[in-house]
Amino acid sequence: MTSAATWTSFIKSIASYNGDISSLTAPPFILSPVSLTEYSQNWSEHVDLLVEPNFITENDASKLGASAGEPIELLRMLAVIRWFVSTLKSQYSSRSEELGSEKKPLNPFLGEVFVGKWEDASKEGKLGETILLSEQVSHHPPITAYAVENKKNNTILEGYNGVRASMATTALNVRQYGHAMLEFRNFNENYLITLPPLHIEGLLAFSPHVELEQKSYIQSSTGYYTVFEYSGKGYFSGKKNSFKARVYKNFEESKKKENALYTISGQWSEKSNIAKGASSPSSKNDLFFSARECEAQHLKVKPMEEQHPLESQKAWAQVADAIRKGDYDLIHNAKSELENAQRELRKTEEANNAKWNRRWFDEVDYSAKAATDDDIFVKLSKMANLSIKNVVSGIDADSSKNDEVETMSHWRFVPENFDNETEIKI
Ligand code: 1KG
Repeated sequence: MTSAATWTSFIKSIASYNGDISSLTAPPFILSPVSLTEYSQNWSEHVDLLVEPNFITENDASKLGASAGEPIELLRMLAVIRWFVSTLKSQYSSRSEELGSEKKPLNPFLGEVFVGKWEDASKEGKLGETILLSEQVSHHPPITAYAVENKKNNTILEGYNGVRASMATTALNVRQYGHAMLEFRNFNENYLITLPPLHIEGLLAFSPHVELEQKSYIQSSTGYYTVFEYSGKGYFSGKKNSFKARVYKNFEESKKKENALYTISGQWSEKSNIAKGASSPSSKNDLFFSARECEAQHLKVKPMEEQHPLESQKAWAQVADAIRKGDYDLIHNAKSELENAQRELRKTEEANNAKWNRRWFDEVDYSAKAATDDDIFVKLSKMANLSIKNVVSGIDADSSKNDEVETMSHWRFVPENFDNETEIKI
């Protein structure tokens, strides 16, 4: 069967599917040789922008497109927004750009890890090294936890991600669970970042690609609060990968759009502009970020022969090779071998009443903390009126969806576990 015919029959086969993407057997030509644990690197392919808030001073207003005299905390929120916008192309459109379409990532096994580092690419040597730790902390449902740490500037990003998907008429709707938290320890400032809903369009046209939709939020411990709205081709702006971000003094102020201090809008995969106040900037306003002009810095990963068996690229090497060769039988055999080995592991654990120990992350039950304010996640969620339950990322605390869920457990980085790590080298 031609690949177009195979694809069409595949799309028909998933028309009524709903739930765990990993249960789908997509045609080999849409499979990616890359595992989802590798996607955590997309949070930091612009290390300079991630670390920038450490170097911001009052005089930097103009380079952020802000007017002089703005509070330093507002400038730092703008710098965090610029970093967040810079992650979106890596996260959501890099594969379509490099490979011609979105691909289906390998479904990580429990305990799979992916690590690497970004070396200091600055001329002044002010960035220092940044490391990535990514670990598959759950297989059913698939959940990846990650930490990006820049010790020289006391800056750490940590978070986790799980997805649920369901087929709509012509698109695959994807909802993200989890969040990211960014901490600048030099000045004790934290940011809570929610994950946008997305859908995969172009399925019938046999060229699947991601489009972001609805909203996501950034809440700072300084009070500043940003609302992102996403849209694609055919929406109000008509261009693909469009977004509009409005920055407010705090959540309360965001109740009225005209209270916006700044508005940033454009395309997250191309250019965006910034203007003071609530009106949408045009390309005549100050340029805020240009994805094309800021080359992504790719993570440095050690050679396969130096990798531990649990490291993603080593563990999936045979399957990845088979996918690159398009050898359908080899893909099936290599995948089954890995998956059978995992099933045996689970059975042994069950027999010994043992359970797989997570390496660098812990699942924290927040039901005991919900009433307190000393936990930064609880504090920032309350400031932004966000649910702290295991609901879709960015759900309002007053939403009826909140009542459908009881659990509130979240994956948290345990630095001392990594400090005591003896087997996995960066
Ligand atoms: C299986 C789909 C893949 C997605 C949706 C998995 C999750 C990926 C996430 C949300 C993970 C967290 C990252 O920070 C951001 C991110 C980016 C891309 C998301 C993946 C896109 C992939 O599309 C896959 C489905 C579409 C098509 C390629 C194959 O069709 C099917 O296999 C039908 C399910």
